[in-house]
Amino acid sequence: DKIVADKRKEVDLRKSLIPMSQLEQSVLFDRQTFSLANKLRNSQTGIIAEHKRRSPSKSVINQNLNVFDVAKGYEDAGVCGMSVLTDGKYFGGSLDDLLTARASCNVPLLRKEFIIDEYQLLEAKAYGADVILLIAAILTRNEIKQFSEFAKSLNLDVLLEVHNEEELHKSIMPSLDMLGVNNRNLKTFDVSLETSKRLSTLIPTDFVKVSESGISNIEAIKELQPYGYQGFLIGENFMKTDDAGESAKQFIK
Ligand code: IGP
Repeated sequence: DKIVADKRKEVDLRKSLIPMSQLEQSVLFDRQTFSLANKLRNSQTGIIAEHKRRSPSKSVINQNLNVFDVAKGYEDAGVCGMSVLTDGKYFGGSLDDLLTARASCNVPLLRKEFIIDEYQLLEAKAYGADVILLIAAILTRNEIKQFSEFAKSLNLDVLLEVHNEEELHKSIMPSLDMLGVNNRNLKTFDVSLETSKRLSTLIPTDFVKVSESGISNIEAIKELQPYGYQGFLIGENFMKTDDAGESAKQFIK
């Protein structure tokens, strides 16, 4: 709740500084986007590797890695996509990180952000993202519909994140591409792969299933694949090492 309240203030300020019409002037606005959903459908491994300096649950993960090198390393490792945290206050990220990752690699990029306003989707587009995250826990069904349809009109893929049955039921709609189950409980920060397993049968097969958070070894992926998961979002496990790209490579081979 605190993150969302802060985000509303931040977005209002950003809007007053750079009008929407100006974002639409970005040269990145008209570029062809890469489809993460298609890549995941055709991959054996399905790794989405994240750039994450710190988090409310873990505080500092790694402040020394440079996003340009991390993006290159992830691309060389053969990941299907890269997730870039753009929240500054809680995760130490920025839109500049997204832009730098875009300049460094050609893999589909996810803007990892607390989206509460269409304006942030224009920012995502203007700074080079291909995919946006919508978090069911902080949005109404109407907002999910409005934001996902707007994202589709911008040619962005949509990953919708849920934590439980209730969030899943309120969110299912055709304007989503991927359904992500977050194994981390946002209130207690506990992580359990059982969440992905439990919710897997409730996700209609036309959505690509993604398991998010707390994945720290290849065995976890092998365990989740029989439940229909094709995407695995991994942050800390790669970022806590000296060479995130090299760590990702170990998962792909
Ligand atoms: C990555 P982990 O445990 O591998 O570092 O988790 C990712 O799933 C996590 O950063 C995340 C997240 C989010 C962060 C999932 N959903 C929403 C911020 C907002």
